[in-house]
Amino acid sequence: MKIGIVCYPTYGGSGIVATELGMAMAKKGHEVHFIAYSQPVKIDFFYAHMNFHQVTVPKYPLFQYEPYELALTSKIVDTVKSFGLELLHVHYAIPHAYAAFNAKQILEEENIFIPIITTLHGTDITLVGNNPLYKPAVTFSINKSDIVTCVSESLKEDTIDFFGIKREILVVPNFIDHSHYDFLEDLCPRYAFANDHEKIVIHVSNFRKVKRIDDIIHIFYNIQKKMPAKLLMVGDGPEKEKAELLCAELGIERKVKFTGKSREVSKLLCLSDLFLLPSEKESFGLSALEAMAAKTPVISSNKGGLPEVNLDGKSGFVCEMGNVDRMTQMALYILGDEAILGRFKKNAYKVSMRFDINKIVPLYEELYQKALKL
Ligand code: GMT
Repeated sequence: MKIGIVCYPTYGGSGIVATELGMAMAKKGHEVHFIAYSQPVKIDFFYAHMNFHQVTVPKYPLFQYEPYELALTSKIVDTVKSFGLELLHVHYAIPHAYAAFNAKQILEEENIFIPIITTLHGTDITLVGNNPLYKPAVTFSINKSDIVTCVSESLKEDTIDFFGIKREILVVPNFIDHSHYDFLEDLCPRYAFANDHEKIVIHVSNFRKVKRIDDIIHIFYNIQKKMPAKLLMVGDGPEKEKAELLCAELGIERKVKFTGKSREVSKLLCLSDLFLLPSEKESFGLSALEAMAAKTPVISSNKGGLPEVNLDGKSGFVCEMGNVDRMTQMALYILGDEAILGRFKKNAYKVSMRFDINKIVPLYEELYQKALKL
């Protein structure tokens, strides 16, 4: 198949899923063409059949806002025509699904028919897409896609509730390539971050408000009062500076390391003992799944798709959002006993196997085949 993938190229769940999926398809021998405003961060060109087409938006003094959708639409049209793409898989509704539909219309004028598969990832529905300023266009794009998928049951329900969508929406959960994690165990340099007797707690995100970064700092503050521990805060975003100030205020700045964005997330996860994700919203929680694949249990909130990924009492604990005391209590339970910690680590990995790349990618491949027959 000749597949076009439209995605955000940055660190962040939807871009990572799109890139891993594209690479998996290329590995299977399909021809894959990524279309984005810059090269997706995780892309690996050491596969045959991998291509990247950059969207650039020409500047003009008249434009207060540069028309990215227009440039993207034209790029999709050109790429489909030049490379004979057979289907488009767009990740994140805004503006990708809208641009893809316009490209499809333009191509139909030239008797080129191309199906669109749209995957909804979370904030395109629960935060941004829901804004009345975007809602009509998002609703239209979802209805006009040939196939629509969501990354969790919870996101499917939200999509139906928020947009009153009547069409079929399929759930294809996010996935993880365990081969990126399996060899790591012997390479985890714990000593770089903590002494032997200290536990390592970790959080990885884009440090946006929805992640409830303050809760993470307070949970860790409570943990380190009871046992020797360090906290790794991986990633960057708007709430990071505030979090650093809070650590200083609480007097724990020497126990908390802010690493910034990292290309070594899997290594950092595998040397850690516990992952915290107390988010206010999370359609799936790919970072929790990454932690579990690295044999790191998770304490998460109960929001969105998190309970579908982090199984309460097995891969970690699911607690009511905002309940810092309960999250602390469960963290101490897991970290306080080596045998319990060992059991949770093993189970976290086991649960993550449900989302193994080899189970999920064939579901997308089937959908692609179905789309080609439309
Ligand atoms: O805010 C983020 O976490 C980034 C965002 C994205 O679109 O890149 O993540 C969303 O998509 C991920 C991949 O499907 C999901 O794992 C995240 O849960 C989801 N984030 C939210 O719903 C807040």
